[in-house]
Amino acid sequence: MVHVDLRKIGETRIAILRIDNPPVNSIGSQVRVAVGESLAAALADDAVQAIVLTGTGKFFCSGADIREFNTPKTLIRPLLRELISMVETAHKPIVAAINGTALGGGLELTLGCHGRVASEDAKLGLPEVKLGVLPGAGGTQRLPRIVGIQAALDIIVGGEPLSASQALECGLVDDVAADPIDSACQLAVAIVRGDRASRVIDPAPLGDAASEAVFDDARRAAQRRYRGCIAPQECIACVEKTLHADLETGLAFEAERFKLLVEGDQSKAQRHIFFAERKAAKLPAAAQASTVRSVGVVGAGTMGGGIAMSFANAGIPVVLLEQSEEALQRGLNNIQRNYDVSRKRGRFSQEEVEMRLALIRRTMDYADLSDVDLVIEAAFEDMQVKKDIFTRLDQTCKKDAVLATNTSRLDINEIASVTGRPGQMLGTHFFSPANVMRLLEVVKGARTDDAVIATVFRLAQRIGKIPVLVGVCDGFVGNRMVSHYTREAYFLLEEGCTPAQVDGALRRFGMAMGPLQMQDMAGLDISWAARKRQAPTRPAHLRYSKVADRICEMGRYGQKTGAGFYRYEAGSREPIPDPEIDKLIAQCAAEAGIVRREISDDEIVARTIYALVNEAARIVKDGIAQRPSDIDVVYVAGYGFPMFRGGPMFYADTVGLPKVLETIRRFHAEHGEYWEPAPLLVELAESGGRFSER
Ligand code: T1G
Repeated sequence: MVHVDLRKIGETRIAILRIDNPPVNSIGSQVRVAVGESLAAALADDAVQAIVLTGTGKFFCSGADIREFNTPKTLIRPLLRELISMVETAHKPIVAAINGTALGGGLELTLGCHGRVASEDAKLGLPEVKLGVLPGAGGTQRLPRIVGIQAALDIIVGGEPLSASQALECGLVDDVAADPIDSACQLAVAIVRGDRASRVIDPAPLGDAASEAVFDDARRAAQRRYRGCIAPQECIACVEKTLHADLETGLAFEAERFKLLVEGDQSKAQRHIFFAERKAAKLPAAAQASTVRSVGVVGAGTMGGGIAMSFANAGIPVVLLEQSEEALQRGLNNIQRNYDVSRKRGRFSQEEVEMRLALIRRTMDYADLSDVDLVIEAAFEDMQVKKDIFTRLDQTCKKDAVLATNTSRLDINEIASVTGRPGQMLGTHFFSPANVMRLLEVVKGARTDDAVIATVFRLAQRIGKIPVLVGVCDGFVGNRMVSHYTREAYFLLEEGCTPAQVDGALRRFGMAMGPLQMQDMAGLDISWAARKRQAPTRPAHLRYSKVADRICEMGRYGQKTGAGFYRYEAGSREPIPDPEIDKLIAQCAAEAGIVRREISDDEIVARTIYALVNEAARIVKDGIAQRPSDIDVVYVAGYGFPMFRGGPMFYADTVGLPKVLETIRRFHAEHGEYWEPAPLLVELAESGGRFSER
C-alpha cells in the first residue's frame, strides 16, 4: 500500500514514500491510513531530514476512491483534507515526485507539499467537475494561491488535465524531470539547506486578485458549456471564496459545498456513467483480440469521411474508397474542411492536420483494400447496395480481414449471408459526426466470432470511442428506442404542442437538442424511408401520425433542404418556427379527429422519456443490450441525454420505478397498446428493484 525507502544525499537522509494501490493508485480509506502512518513515522524519525512522496507505475494517484463516496468509508480518518494539512504543516520538507497521472485528490495531495516535480509524461488535473462534484480536499483554495485565479478556474471548471510542460509554465510544478524522484530529492535537500524556498501556501485571502467580471464570465461560460449542471457553478463559488476568506475559512466552505454535491442526484448520475462506460467496454468472453494496423472505408460521404478521420486521428492508415473521382474529391474536401475547422479552433496544428491527411489514401479500386486488416462499409443505406459491396469485399480482402458495416438499422445477418466469412462480419455503428461522437454500437451478428468482437472493442478504444455490444434488430439499441421517442413527439404535436414547445421542454430537461430539431438535423427523409419500409407490416389499428410524412411530401427534409419542422436561413442551423407547419399539424389533428389541448412540459418529458425507458426495458429483456447501464451509455454518449441525469435507465431509477410504472399504466389506458408496460419494468417496479442493479 505504501512503500518506504531511504536515500542519502550528502548529509541529508530522505524518506521516499511510494503509494502502491493498483490499478490506478486511488486514495481510499486504507491508503489514507497507510500514508498517514508512514508520514507520521518519517516525521518522527530524527534520522530523516526530508520526505519525498511518489506513486507507482504510470500513476502518482488517480484521486479519491470514487467507489467509497456516499459510504461510511469516507469518514474513516485521516480524511484526505486532514492528510494534506498534515503534509502542509510538517516541520520537514515534503516534496511530491509526480511520476505520472495525478488527478483529483491525488493532485490536491501535492498542493499541500513544499515542492512539486513532475515527470515529462505526467498528467495533472482536477476532473471532479465531470463527476458532478468539486475538488473537495483543498484544490479550490490552494490552486488559486499557487497558479492564480484564472488558471485555477480553467483547470477546475474545465476538468481537463495539464501536461507536465503546461504545469511548469503556470507554476503548478517547480520542475519537470526525466527522473522525478531524483529531482525531488535534490529539491528537498535544497529546501533543507535553505537554497530553495518552500512552496508552502500563504493562507491569507487573495484580495483583489481578480475582478467580479472574471467570475461572471466564468459563470456564463459554465452555464453554456454545462447547461443544467450544478457542480461547475459551485466550483466557481469556491474559487471566488479565496478572494476574501483565509485558507481555513475557505476550506470549510469548500467542504460544505462538496458534501452538498456528493450527496446530490447529479453527482450520483455522473458517477454512474463513469463506471457504466467502463463496464460497457468489458467483453463477456475473454477472447483474443487481434491488432488492426490498417483500415479500409467504403464510402466517402458524411459518415465515411468522419469514420476515416477517426482512424487517421489515432494514427491508423486508412484507404478510402469511392466509386467515382467526383465522390472521392467531395469526400476529401469535407474531410479537409473539418480539419480546417479544428485547426482554427486550436485543436490541431497545421502539421498535425497534414499528418492526419497523409494517412488517408484515396482510391476507386477494390484491389487497394486487399491488404487492410478491417474494412468498414459506410455506403448508401440500401440492402442490395450493401450486399453488392460485401460480395466484392469478400472476394478482394485478405482471408483474415474483418468486414464491418456502418448500417444504422439493416440486418447484419442478411448482409453477412453474401460473404464466405460470417464469423468475421459485424456492425460498427458510428454516430454523426463520426469523428466527434464517442459512441460506437458494435453489432454482433448471429455468427460473429468473439475474437472479432474483441478486436473491434480494442480498436474502438484506440480511436477514443466507447464500444457498446448490441444485438441485431431494427435499429439495434439507440435507433430502436429513438423511434418510440419521436413517435410520442409527433403525437404530442397533433395533441396540441408546437415543435418549439416539444423541443423546448426536452432541452429544459437537459437534452442537447429536442427531437424535432434533431430530426431536421439528421434528415427527415431518412426516417421517412424507414417508415415506408415498415409500412407493410405496421398494424393498421395502431395510431399513426402523418405529420412527418406530410412535411417530407412537401420536399422539406430539414436543414439539408432549408426547411423541415422549422425553417432555416441560408447558411444557418438556427431553427425558426414556421406557421406553415403549425397549420399542417392542425390539419393532421383534424383529420385524425384529435381535439388539441394545452400540454405541460411535465407531460412532454414523461411521454417522450418514458417511451425510451419502456422500450429499453424490452431491449434488455430481448438480450439486444447486455445490461440497462449499457443503454445509459448509448443515450448519454450518442443521443445527447444529459450526463447529470445518468441516462434513461438511471433517471427512471431516480424517479422511482413504481412511479414510472404508474405513469406508463396511465398512458396505456389513455393512449393504447404502444404503452403496454414492459415486463422487466413491471418485475422491477413490483419487487423494489432498480435498473442499475441489473
Ligand atoms: N476511484 C475508484 N476507481 C477508479 C478511479 C477512482 N478515482 N479511477 C479509476 N478507477 C477504476 C476504474 O473504474 C477501472 O475499474 C480501473 O480503475 C481502471 O480505470 C477529494 C473528490 C485514472 C485516467 O476523476 O480518469 O479525487 O473497470 O479503465 O483508462 O477532491 O481511470 O477495472 O473495475 O479508467 O488507464 C477524481 C477518474 C476522483 C479520475 C486511468 N479522479 N479516473 O484511466 O483506466 S474524485 C478522477 C480516470 C476526487 C477529491 C475528489 C481514469 C484514469 P475496473 P480506467 P485508464
